Amino acid sequence: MKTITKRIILIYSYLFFSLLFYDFSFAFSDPEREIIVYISPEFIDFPDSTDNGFLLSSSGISSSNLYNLLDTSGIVNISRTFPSYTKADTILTDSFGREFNISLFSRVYTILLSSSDSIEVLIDRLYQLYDEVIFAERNIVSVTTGSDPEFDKQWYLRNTGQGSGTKGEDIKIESVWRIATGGPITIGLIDAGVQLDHPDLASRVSGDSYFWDVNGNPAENITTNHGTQMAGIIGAITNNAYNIKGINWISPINSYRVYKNGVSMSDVTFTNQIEASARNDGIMNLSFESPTWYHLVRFAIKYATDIKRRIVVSITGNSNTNVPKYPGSFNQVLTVGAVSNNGERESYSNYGNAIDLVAPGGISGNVQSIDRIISTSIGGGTKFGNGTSQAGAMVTGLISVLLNYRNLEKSDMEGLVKASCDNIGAPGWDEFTGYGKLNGDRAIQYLRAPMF
Ligand SMILES: [Ca+2]
Ligand SMILES: [Ca+2]
Repeated sequence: MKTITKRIILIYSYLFFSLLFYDFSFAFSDPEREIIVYISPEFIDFPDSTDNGFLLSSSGISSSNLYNLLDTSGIVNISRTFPSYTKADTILTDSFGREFNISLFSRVYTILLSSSDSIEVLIDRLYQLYDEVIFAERNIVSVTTGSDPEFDKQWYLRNTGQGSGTKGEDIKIESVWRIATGGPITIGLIDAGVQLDHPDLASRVSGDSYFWDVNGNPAENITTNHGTQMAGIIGAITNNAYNIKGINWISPINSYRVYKNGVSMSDVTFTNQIEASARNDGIMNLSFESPTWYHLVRFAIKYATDIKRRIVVSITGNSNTNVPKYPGSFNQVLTVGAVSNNGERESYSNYGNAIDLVAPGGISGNVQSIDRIISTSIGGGTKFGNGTSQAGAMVTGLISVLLNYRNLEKSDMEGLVKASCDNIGAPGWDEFTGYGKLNGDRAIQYLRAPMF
């Protein structure tokens, strides 16, 4: 009898604790499935309670647009994110008797979704309710803390001051990644070819390899690393526990080989390759410079920019001169100069009328050190490089993400990117830094504004 009673007690205890834990687990936070949102006070009369969550129907949301959006989005419940704050305690008095406003924590709500699948889409749509929603964001401060082991060397993506750099002097891509990481619009990489089976690129790049064909002969194994480096900056595979992160995580990169070791293929081949990319790709990266104006190359660029309306990114060049280089000095092209990890123009970066903006290119000199730009390298690993080429690839990478988020017309997107730069040097546009430093955070904010 005693044994049976014990067993019954045990069974009931088990059931009791199971239920307890079941209920309790419901109250636990699951940041993967949560959106943090600040709703304008006039659109919500949330129950004044510190309970852990309300169903949508009890949340006091008065805007039918907001209510219907949430109602069709798989909402489990809504809760106060900081339940110990009330509407009353927005002004506090410190120990010296001074009054100050505290942040309006009482206005912040957590929306728990049944799944994290469409969380970015919902955030995007919440932001479109400009009256109702002040902000909406994932309850994950950064989605970029993934595993790529050499990310901490990528100061151009997250500058923490590594390599004697200046904290924050990066392209502000992490703000972009919370909203957009790429999409189906492809990127044309007109360069020296890419190591297509590089483990950090293999699923991202197709087209021409870095092997150099000579008149139909079997490919020679000539190691021209430039294209592989550009590809990694634009779109190395991200969060794969290997090498580095790319700026664009999704969009296919098409490789078009036009030169090796500084020697071009023929004028005609060059032109054909640019034309092919213009037909296929939404944005094109041409990180090279020539001292010569070639008519055919200009034809091809004009076709890309004026007929196909592609964004074509090129560079000022690396010899501290204002002598025009091409294709960067064709005025249909977005032309990029270089800054250091302290956000200052690098001394090698060409200047003059053609420059539109600057981006990280690293310090001069062929040295493997962290103040240069790390990227994928032939052989399967990484190497540091530097120059306006790297800076150009960053602009291409960022704009490719922006284009996939909202496919603005070419001149509209170019204007937005220029306007969102951080001005440096002389006020406004100047011949050394153009409109200033690439700023992904501001660019995506500009892009999110509703349009007609
Ligand atoms: Ca990687
Ligand atoms: Ca300026």
